[in-house]
Amino acid sequence: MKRKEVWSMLGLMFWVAALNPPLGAQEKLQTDPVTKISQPAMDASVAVMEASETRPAPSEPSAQAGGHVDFGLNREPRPLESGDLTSYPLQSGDVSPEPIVDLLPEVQQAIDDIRAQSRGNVLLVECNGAFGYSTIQSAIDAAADGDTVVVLPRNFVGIDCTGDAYVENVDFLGKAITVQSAVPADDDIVAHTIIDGNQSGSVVTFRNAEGTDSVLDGLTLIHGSGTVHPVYPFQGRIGGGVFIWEASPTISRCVIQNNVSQAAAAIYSRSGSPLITTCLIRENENTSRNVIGGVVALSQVSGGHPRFFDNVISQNISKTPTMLLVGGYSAEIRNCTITDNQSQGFSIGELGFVVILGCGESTIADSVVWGNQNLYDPTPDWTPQISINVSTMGCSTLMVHHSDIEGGQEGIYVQCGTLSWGGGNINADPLFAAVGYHLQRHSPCVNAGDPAYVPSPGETDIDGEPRVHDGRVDMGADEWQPMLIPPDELDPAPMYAGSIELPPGHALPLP
Ligand SMILES: [Ca+2]
Ligand SMILES: [Ca+2]
Repeated sequence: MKRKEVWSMLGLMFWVAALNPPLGAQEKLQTDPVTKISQPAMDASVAVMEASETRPAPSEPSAQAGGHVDFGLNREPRPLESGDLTSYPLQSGDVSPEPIVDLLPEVQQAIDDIRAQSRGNVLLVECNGAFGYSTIQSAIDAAADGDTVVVLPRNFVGIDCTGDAYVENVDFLGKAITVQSAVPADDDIVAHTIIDGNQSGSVVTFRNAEGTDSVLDGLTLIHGSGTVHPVYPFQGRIGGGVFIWEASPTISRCVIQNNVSQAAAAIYSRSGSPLITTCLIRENENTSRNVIGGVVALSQVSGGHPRFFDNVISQNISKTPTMLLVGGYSAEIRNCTITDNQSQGFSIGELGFVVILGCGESTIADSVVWGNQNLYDPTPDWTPQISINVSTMGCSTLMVHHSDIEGGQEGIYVQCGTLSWGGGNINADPLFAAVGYHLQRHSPCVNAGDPAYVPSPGETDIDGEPRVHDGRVDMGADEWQPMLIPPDELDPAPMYAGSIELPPGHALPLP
């Protein structure tokens, strides 16, 4: 008997055991797929992967004299030219009567634009409270529906803060507000607008029936430790970066990184319909071998239909194989790249790196699930890239189309339910670029997504570039674009110069 068959049986046994423990986990599995199961205790050496993303690591900015931090290119301080700070009067009596920071003109322009577009008030958060609020939560507390809370970067040129992050745990309190960085489309500003959960709970919480107009946009969330499961505290802490409980917020352009909790280290969502898009979810770690749903868990116990679009899940470490769990009912996963994650645990019940569990009808489209590894045993058949597993809620149907799945259809483990293997799927090395899981021009994922896909107005890929280039969407979070170098950035003294001899009868076109 092949090992996979043996483990299928053992996995089934463990599932049965999991469904009938003294704690009544059968009910719990039925009501919440992030559920304690029995697994043999294992010890595996921890291997820390090196970051190779294009976005700068927020925890290691380069210090400069004077306490400022500079980064990127073209960030030299420039004198204010228009719209000076008088439009942002000091509101607190206990701070300096003179503005103690100068905003970069582009940040200031961004704030002006936000003010022009916001349907409510704009509340500014700056570390010194110079513009009204020194903490994000104090601004949320003061905000009303329709308001926008703009969190200014820390240690940006012209903004001088102590510490690199807003150290707090933020709760939206049911408000229909936007909490955003000054320029969510600017990776540098996102990387320097950090909320640090200080290992004291989830970094951001939505648990008061927030809807899609509760928006978190363009922030970096680190050092969350999660929220104790409200119903089943024995499961420990879940949702290190983001905790969503029966709510449907919008989370976009965020970096969710370096969060550690027992399960769902990056994001936990229960019974809502959140929209999670263009987020980079990396280097989070779950610590429990006994709870399914290691990094992202979308658990629709009583309904809901999460949309998980244009996200990268990479370089996370999980004590269970599951990097992305869809539990309960259904979810839509599109244009996601789930790669280079590392499991350090048994694949009990043939849990894959992506697990579909419950009774819904979910979709994976235009995505890449490739190159995730189980360090405990890297044999490819040990941990499938995707699995559809049994639960007492029933069995799921999963549609997969126009996606690059390592191992192809044969690599998906179906314990119960139905795999609908649609058109356009491939099983080919996505040929990522050296950094950032971007596609190279010759990647088989370029122009291989659903040809019928029509992007939403303004929809972008993970880079903020148009979601569809060259007439057809790509697979994964990145849309390949030609690298265009503005003329003023061309090197006037190229490193390589020389001459070539043309064959007879040939000529180069004149410029
Ligand atoms: Ca394309
Ligand atoms: Ca791109």
